[in-house]
Amino acid sequence: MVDPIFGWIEAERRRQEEGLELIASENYASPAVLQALGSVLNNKYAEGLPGRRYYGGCEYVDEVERLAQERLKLLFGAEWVNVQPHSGAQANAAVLLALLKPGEKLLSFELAHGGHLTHGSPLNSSGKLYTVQHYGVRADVCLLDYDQIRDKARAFRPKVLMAGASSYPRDWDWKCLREIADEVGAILVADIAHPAGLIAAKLLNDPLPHCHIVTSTTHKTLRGPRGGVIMMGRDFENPLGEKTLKGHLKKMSALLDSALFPGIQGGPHMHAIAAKAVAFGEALQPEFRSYARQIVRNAQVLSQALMERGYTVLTGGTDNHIVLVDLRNKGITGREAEEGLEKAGITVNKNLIPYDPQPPLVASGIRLGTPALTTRGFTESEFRQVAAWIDAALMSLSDPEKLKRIRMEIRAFLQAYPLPYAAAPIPVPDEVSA
Ligand code: DSN
Repeated sequence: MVDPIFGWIEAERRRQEEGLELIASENYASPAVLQALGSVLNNKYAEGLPGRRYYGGCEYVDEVERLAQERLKLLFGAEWVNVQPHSGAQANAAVLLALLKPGEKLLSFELAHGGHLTHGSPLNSSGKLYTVQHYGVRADVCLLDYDQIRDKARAFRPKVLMAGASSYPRDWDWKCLREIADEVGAILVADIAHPAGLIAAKLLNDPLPHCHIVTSTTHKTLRGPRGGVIMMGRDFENPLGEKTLKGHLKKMSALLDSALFPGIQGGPHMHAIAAKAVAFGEALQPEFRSYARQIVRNAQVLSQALMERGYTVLTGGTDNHIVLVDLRNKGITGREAEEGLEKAGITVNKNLIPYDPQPPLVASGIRLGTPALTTRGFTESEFRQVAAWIDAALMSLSDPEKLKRIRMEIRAFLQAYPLPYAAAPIPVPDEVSA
């Protein structure tokens, strides 16, 4: 008997195949990444770091992890990395644990303006353990206001200044943030989970030369397995009082390594680390740079096409893979849009807009992202069509037949854009394969 779980996996594979995936944090990993994830490395315990493990039998996983480290360093020009965080949330929790004692001060981007839960939300351990204040975007243009960040930092004197976002469509000025951090004696941490692939492709400002510590996930624009990483660049005489880069890296990396394990994690997931290594190898290829460029071009075309149809795109466009749409002028909430678009075979997430009058589960906007469909081969012309489908669906929220017709049209259209792993069928129970 085939386990019914594989029926659900097959159902999800088909859902991914038949619909337009526009969730900005999602992507389609390659067959090689999935193969590493589903490998015998899952079976291995390997607490510690390569060459310094608490278990025997680590000679091969040591090589895997070393390769992941080397590729990641090469990809971002990092001096030091840790590839073990199970996710971006763990990477951030470990960094804050390493840098802050309970009650010490963290200044970070407001969640409701595009920040992340792990940057000090009261619902997250970061908000419970540390004393947190936030900076936000300007109400008129929805852009970061670096003067406001400087003023807040001067008044609050945080020990950690954190930057990075889950839904901010513009680039960050890392150099300016470092000047602010230096002025108030803060350690600057960048979370680049969303734009990591675009930064690796050198399309956005590079945080590594400016930020003391950089965290990321590996599965969004970077297109790898679910997971996280922590990195350090090379520009540090201080903030731990060390006079040399070597001294600094040694001291800070020991703090970060031990905050991650045994601080908050147990055994590293060696299958995921192998898959990270595969993804970093893919991202080092010239094709990845073309892919990343296309992601940004597609997002810009999508913004433009939606604005031409009367939609309010926050900040008037995008520098990255994210398009934020304020739906208030259309009289639709984010929740209604998410539900209606799903019926039409278009997956998005409702999203708070800055200063949103609606609660998070309703929200006034939606967040769109181009990485997944760009992996399927979509270019500018396909994204103009995506904008047309989004508009047609949003204008037909009360017409289930129209939504169904759009869904069928999208399904037929997508047959020409196969998923990277469509050729690897999973054995399924009869009722699903029928
Ligand atoms: N859930 C991710 C996102 O959608 O941006 C962030 O963790």
